[in-house]
Amino acid sequence: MATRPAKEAIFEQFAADGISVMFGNPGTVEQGFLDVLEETPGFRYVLALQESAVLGIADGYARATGGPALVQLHSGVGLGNGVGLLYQAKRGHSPLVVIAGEAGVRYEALDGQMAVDLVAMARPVTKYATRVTHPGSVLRVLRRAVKIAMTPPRGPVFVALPMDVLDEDTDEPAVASTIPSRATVPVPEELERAAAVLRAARRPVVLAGDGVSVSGAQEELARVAEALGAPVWTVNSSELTIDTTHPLHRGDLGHMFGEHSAAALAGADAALVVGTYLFPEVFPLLASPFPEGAKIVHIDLDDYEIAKNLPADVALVADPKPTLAALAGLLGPGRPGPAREPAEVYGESMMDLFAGELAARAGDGLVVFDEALTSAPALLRRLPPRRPGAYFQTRGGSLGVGIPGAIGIKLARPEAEVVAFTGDGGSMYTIQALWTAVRYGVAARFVICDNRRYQLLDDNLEQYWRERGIAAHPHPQGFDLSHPQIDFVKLAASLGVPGVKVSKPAQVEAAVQRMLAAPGPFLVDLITT
Ligand SMILES: Cc1ncc(C[n+]2csc(CCOP(=O)(O)OP(=O)(O)O)c2C)c(N)n1
Ligand SMILES: [Mg+2]
Repeated sequence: MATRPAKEAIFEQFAADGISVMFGNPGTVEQGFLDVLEETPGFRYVLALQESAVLGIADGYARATGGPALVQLHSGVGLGNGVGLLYQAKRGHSPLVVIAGEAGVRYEALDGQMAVDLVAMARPVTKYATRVTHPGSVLRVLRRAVKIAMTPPRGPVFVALPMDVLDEDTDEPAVASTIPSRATVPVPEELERAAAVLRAARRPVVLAGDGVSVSGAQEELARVAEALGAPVWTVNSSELTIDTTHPLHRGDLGHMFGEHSAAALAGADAALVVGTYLFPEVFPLLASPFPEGAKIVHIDLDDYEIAKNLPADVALVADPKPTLAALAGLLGPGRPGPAREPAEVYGESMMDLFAGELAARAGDGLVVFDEALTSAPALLRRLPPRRPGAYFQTRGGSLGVGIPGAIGIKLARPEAEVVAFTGDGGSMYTIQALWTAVRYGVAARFVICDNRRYQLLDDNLEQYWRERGIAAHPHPQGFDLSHPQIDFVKLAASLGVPGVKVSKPAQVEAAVQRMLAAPGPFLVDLITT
């Protein structure tokens, strides 16, 4: 293999792994390899103006393509800005390969400007974090990073690339990273144990998380649920685990309160848990929410998540898709499931009107990024998620993913109609991503569910008052966004995105039409109160 500077060789490695886009925000300590990128045919740099936006776009791209997505951050300051969304990528198992520059190993002892322990900073929010220190192992380390990011359970990884190491020559060959297969099925005896526990249950439930969507096991999950006649709840699920109009689908347990899960699970005498852990709420119950004697069968590719908090009776480290297929075969023909509660009747909120109009006008190919928070119930009843790959949410409780996430998905799937629903609060964490959409001609749509409040914080505080018997009183000033009022249409316009404000029901139809007809990105400021 010919020798060449490591800053050139890394692009050969990226190409060998099918990576041709770098999402980033640049700085001086990355200038060496960014300079090479400009001369690298077929390689594209997608610039975003703040690191949260960079990571949100890359995360959406990785989720839409299956990854990996390459991210460049600038040293410790850029990594610091990106930590929140790296956390959400880690919680959601996004295969992001994050690199950051560093002045050089030779400066290590000088503790100069910008020096920081990048690896220590990245470690809690990545699956693997390391730093190259010798030009002879730059590609080897990148391959290891790609392998770890892409091996289920996937996750973000971090590699620090000091400038002086990249400037030196390397003769390492660039070859594709090895990604081990984890398409594993338990041996027949283990599957039979699981089937026996589930068969014996009279009121089983299925609890499904993102491990189902990563594995593409939606159909198999529905077959098992039908065989058991078991209601399906989604847990910590940001993508589709089952068609939400399926008669056995009940809803999402939500990410906040253990009491909500306990109420939903009351009476269950067995649970099949797939692709999630129990329970991911912010305030989970310390005791098991299941009635005494209830049996748990837990299937996941991540042994750490299995029985993390509640012991399981049958615990299988296995790929959900082939495992559920085998289980469905063992369980045989279906049992009748409990009937669904009749749908509640709702008034026509602005969100009902807007999402209803969108449902009527957009084709089957509509992709929704749902960061609508308190407007989400109306969105979901008008546009119930039905197909894999058409519905996304944040993970890990991080706000600011809706706008950049939709941009990343649209970049990966330009043929799809991609609409992000976000809040007046959520949008402002990463609003500068609109600029990136314009710069690269990414025709995603953005709907701001504008109630001039951090409404979810109001709602959660009211629950806190109720639980503690505290009398209702005014909400904290810090939950109010009404002063000064953000003019989202002008803000979007200043970043190059046209938009329209919708404050009356009569304006909804024309706004949806305009949004869908726009040749590029478009924003709707939907006043929801
Ligand atoms: C990065 C980040 N900062 C702060 C929070 C805390 N938080 C949770 S919900 C919320 C309010 C969101 O308001 P908005 O997006 O307008 O939606 P609404 O609740 O009004 O429907 C905030 C600030 C968070 N989840 N993530
Ligand atoms: Mg709001």
